[in-house]
Amino acid sequence: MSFKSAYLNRVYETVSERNSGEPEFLQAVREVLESLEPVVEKNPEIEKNGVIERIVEPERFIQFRVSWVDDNNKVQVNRGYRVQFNSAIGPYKGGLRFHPSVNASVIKFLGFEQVFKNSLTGLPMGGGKGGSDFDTKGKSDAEIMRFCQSFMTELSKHIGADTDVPAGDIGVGAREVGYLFGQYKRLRNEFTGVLTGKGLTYGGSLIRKEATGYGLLYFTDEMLKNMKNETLKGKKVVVSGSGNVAIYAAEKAMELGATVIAMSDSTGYVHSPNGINLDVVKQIKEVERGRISEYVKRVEGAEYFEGCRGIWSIKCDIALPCATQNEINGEEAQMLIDNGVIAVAEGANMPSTPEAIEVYLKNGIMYGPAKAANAGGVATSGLEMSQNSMRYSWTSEEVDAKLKDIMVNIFHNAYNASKQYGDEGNLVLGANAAGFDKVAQSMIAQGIAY
Ligand code: NDP
Ligand code: 2IT
Repeated sequence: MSFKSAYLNRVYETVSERNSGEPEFLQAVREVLESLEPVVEKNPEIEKNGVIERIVEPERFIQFRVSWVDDNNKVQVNRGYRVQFNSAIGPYKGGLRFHPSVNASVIKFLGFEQVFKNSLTGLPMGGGKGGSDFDTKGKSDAEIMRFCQSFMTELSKHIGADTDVPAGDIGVGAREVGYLFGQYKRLRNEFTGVLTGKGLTYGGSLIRKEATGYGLLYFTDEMLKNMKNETLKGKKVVVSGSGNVAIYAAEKAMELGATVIAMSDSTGYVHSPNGINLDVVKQIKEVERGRISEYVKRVEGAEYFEGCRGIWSIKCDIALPCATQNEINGEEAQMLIDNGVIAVAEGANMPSTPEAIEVYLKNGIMYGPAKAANAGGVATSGLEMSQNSMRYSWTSEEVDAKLKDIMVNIFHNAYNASKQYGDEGNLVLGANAAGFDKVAQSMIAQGIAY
């Protein structure tokens, strides 16, 4: 399928040629360019200033060797990345992902989406992302520490509190951020807010750990209320994943009166029709770093199924994909629809394939795309940066109230943009267009270096 605009066709052709072999990055770019058709048509300044061809090309892409020594004294080599995608509205900001599936394509899709997501938060943050193909599973704490130190030894040359501020993502939580921060401080002799998601004893923000999950539910609640006069009360909710985002999404869904009936990890899923016991999930995943299959040995009335994708065959009212990219394809989306789902909201980044998104939109269900729905994590990272700069901390209530405000605003900004560009309720269009606007204006205002 090609674009209606000759300009977008031209840009996309170049992007495909330049980034051939990077399917996730091209998928993310295509989705945004499709949404921008009406925006580009209404604003000739965008083409005149070459905004689209600039916005799809990262300002900087850094790849580096990470060598470290394992517990058997064997030398190991991994690949490290940081993409500094766009700094038009603030310092580069975005997480680090440690997972064997990480490659240039994955880092670039995440960095590209981060540009628009960060803009949607209303806070002054540009877009970046990084990570490594390092597998945290089965590693000792000492190995994790040595890896993080080696990774930061190179990364420290490229980041800084006013330059680029990383945080967590898959495989990177408080433990990893602690080791990374410690190494940065050692190398620079500087205590600054160079990372977010820090521990609460050394500059972390209250509610950052919970923020992506809580924010997802604040967004979902606002979407249900405004689009279909619905609430979460009494709804059956399926949450994929059982990591940081999934756990706090489930927690807030329950607080708002829903029943979470299933959760998963990369090997399988647990179905518990009467409701998941989240304390048990936290114990298994956060404390023991174990497998979700353990759950059924500890809680009665739950069933475990091998394979994570089967979770979408469970009948539910609301689906919250919170694991990874492309975890719902067109057929799985159709299964959700056939089972009567009324809303899908994305805690993970790009969890729905383009075919799945088409199924949601065609069937008129409420759909909260990742850039809007999961922006609460990075928004609260922004609040952590503000607190670090002030050398002050807000209470949980204060941070939570700001997070809620931000998520409610994101919903309305995306909704209003969907209306403005002629497809009311299409939040993919709305989120992409609203996120793009501020970045494009800033890029135009700052000119081009001749
Ligand atoms: P975690 O590492 O805490 O948890 C990831 C969860 O997803 C685990 O349950 C993991 O299973 C599962 N998972 C990871 N990779 C795969 C895979 N390839 N197939 C199936 N399941 C998989 O990460 P987060 O919770 O932080 O991140 C989850 C998603 O949310 C990601 O898409 C991330 O980009 C996104 N996100 C995260 C934010 C944050 O603040 N942390 C903010 C916004 C978005 P297992 O334990 O078996 O590996
Ligand atoms: O995808 C994301 O928005 C994150 N992983 C959080 C990034 C951040 O800087 O807090």
